[in-house]
This record gives sequence, structure tokens and C-alpha cells, in this order.
Amino acid sequence: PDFAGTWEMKSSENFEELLKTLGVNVMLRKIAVKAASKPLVEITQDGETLSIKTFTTVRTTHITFTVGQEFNESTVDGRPCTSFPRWETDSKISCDQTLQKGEGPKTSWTREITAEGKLILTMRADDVICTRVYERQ
Ligand code: RET
Ligand code: NA
Repeated sequence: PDFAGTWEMKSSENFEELLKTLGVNVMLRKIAVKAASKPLVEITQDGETLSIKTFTTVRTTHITFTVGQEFNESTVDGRPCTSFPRWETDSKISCDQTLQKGEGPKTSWTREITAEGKLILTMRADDVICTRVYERQ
């Protein structure tokens, strides 16, 4: 599938609940939720190698990975983790994360291109799943 493009978010569910599960305090949560309500995502792709930049006013992240190969990133609350992305279906990448230090909720994400050409991002912490739908700009 083709993940490449500049994407804007059309809907988001459970982002604040996700941060709460991760232990982010209410003050920082409010700042994060506001900033994360208007993200811009830029993806470039070369075969199974993806580069994903996520821009918000308070935090910008950039990850590059190849499906099937471990890489280092951060959980959504900013803790360094090792991630293992794999194909869950032929259009969906599923990625389990392992914290590099300490204990925390079990986290993972998925990124999928739908038949309609939307990008669906899910982020999970224990039993809480945040779902964010993006469309190409
Ligand atoms: C933290 C906690 C410390 C304070 C702030 C945060 C902001 C996080 C943001 C995350 C955005 C994530 C997106 C993900 C994918 O679409 C690290 C939670 C301000 C803004 C847009
Ligand atoms: Na997002």
C-alpha cells in the first residue's frame, strides 16, 4: 500500500484517555490534547521503509523504520521504547513497543490504509485504544 503523502486529521477518539492511562497529569494532558487536535503528518515511503513526521505546535516526532525490523522510538508520552513493526494485513502495519527503562502500560500502534485511501492510526495503552483517521491534504 501507499502510505506516502501529507495527511490531516479528520477525527480522533480516546486520545485523552490514552494519555491518562499512560499517567500523564491533567495539566499536561490538556496541553497535549489541544496540540494533538491539529496534527500534520508527512509520510514518505520507499518499499517497506517508511519515514513518518508528525507535527504539532508543542511536539514534533520523526520516525523511520522498515517493516519487519526493530527500531527505537518513543511512546506517545515520550518514553524511549523499542518497536517491532510487522504486516498485520497487506495494508496494515502493527507495531508492539517495549519500554527501554522501567515499567508502564503495554503500548502498541497500528497504521492502515483503507480501501477509500484513508489512513487510520490506532495507539494502544493496556485496554485503551485511541483511533485517529487522516485524509490526504
Ligand atoms: C506529552 C506529555 C508532556 C507534555 C506534552 C505532551 C504532548 C504530546 C503530543 C502528542 C501528539 C501526538 C500525535 C500522535 C499521532 O497522531 C508528551 C504527552 C505537551 C502533542 C499527534
Ligand atoms: Na495523529
